[in-house]
Amino acid sequence: MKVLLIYPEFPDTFWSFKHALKFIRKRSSSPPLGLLTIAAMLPPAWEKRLVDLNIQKLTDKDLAWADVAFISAMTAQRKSTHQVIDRCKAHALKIVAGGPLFTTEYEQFPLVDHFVLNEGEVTLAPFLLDLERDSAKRVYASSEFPDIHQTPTPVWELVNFKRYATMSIQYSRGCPFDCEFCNITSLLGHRPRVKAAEQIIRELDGLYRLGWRGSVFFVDDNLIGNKKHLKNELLPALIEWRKGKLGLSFSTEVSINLADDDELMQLMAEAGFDTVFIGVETPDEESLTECNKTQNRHRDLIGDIKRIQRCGIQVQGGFIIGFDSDTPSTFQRQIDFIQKSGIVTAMVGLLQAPIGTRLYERLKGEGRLLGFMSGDNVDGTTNIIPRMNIDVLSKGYQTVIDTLYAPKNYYARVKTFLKEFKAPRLKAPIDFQYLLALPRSILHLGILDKERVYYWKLFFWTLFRKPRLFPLAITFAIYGYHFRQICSLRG
Ligand code: B12
Repeated sequence: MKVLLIYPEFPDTFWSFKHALKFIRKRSSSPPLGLLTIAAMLPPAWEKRLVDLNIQKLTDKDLAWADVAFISAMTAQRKSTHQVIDRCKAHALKIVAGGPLFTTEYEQFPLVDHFVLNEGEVTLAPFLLDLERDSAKRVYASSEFPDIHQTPTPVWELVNFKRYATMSIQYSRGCPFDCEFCNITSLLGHRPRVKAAEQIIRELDGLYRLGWRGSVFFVDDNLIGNKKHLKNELLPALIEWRKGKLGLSFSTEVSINLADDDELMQLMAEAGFDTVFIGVETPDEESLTECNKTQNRHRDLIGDIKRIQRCGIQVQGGFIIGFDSDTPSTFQRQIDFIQKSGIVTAMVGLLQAPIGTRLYERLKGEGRLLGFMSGDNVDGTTNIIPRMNIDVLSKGYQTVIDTLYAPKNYYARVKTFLKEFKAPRLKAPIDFQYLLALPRSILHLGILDKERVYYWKLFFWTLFRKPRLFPLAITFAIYGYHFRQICSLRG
């Protein structure tokens, strides 16, 4: 059997980092981990080929080669997914589909032959068995949250490393918290399920052996969901593994209570984590109560963020506007908060209600739902009828985005962050594309860009005041360019 593993294209969004990746000649941030994991669960005799539309084209030759297409996608890839399905069908290819897009809305895809939904660890084996007997059903779904100790190492060999900025691995699934708008607990459960430390070491060994020295994103919903296992098993193993090795800095997602545990922060920094994404959402207590973000309540959120930054861990943040308790004064409070926090990469979205969340059910009951979400949570759209007048909300939201990413404020935030941040000790080998990003940034941001004055101010300030953070400052200048392109596409 010849299997074509297809990952549809993401639109040009906040998270695509498309405009920034050009500076390091990369095409996409990371490869599709779901498909690489599924590939490892297929019979070894099957031939496999990966086509990630974010780095390459899907050719007629690929389609003619294959016996079957396996497609994975999230909601943001909906449009490209429909196009991929049409092309496969034009080649009379059988289609098997899985991953979050199909798990949440498979009914929208009548041309797909087989849906293997939820976690592949439970649904793939029965499908393969039925396929062998020529009696495969249309839908395989399960409400079971499997033990991931048996999850195999992703087939890294399918990946063209040169095209990606980051590699992904996954240590845990699920989150112990219960935020009203988040679908993670319905998709992956409340009890964080973890892999054994040896599994992670095996995955990292695989990447290292194949020559990967760039960054690695632990795609966990909340890495610190099971602190005990993390502190006693994984982090000590990572610290040991790192000895004598170069590169492979780590990033991940955590909850704000990381700031309560100095030992954990130190261990994470020592293990090589230099960036965490945190759902901060809002500085307003009332809105935090409304969405049941209990872990963020009654805290000095700015103080917490700075404590993490001072340990050598950069904080990226998710923010939401449009809670029922939000008022027009919320917009300025969000701006002030984000500026003060030094969170450079601030993903600010309008509240949306994903299927499977308690928010979705509540709003359905109140008659306040408007169909499906777009899948891009920072495109300024929502599937909710908000309490605030929609025009006031949309205009206020746009003002927040425009203000945060205006060069003056953006570069000020970078400086606020660099003043607080302790440079990590990690040693990385020299990568020429990253070196070349400097002259490219000088040309595009320091000479051609009309906002060049801010670039040069940061350039010299960092060079003289924080020389060890100079590469990071240039990276932020490049990110800023990407964010401005996204804002102007929308504005
Ligand atoms: C890494 C990640 C990203 C990366 C994607 C990198 C990449 N190239 O894939 C980045 C940072 C770009 C990203 C962005 C976004 N993401 Co995202 N992301 C994740 C995250 C944290 C991990 C995904 C992953 O690799 N998981 C590990 C693999 C092993 O799991 P998996 O892909 O689900 O695969 C398993 C099964 O689904 C199944 N399976 C998957 N594919 C297939 C295919 C076949 C054929 C079969 C049989 C089975 C199968 O088997 C696998 C093993 O069990 C998930 C949350 C999560 N825990 O999954 C959210 C998640 C996928 N993201 C989500 C969202 C909403 C977004 C954003 C809109 C922003 C945001 N709020 O996070 C943007 C949209 C993208 C854009 N550019 O606009 C949602 C998607 C919801 C949906 N219905 O589609 C998720 C589920 C998080 C959530 N809270 O809901 N994301």
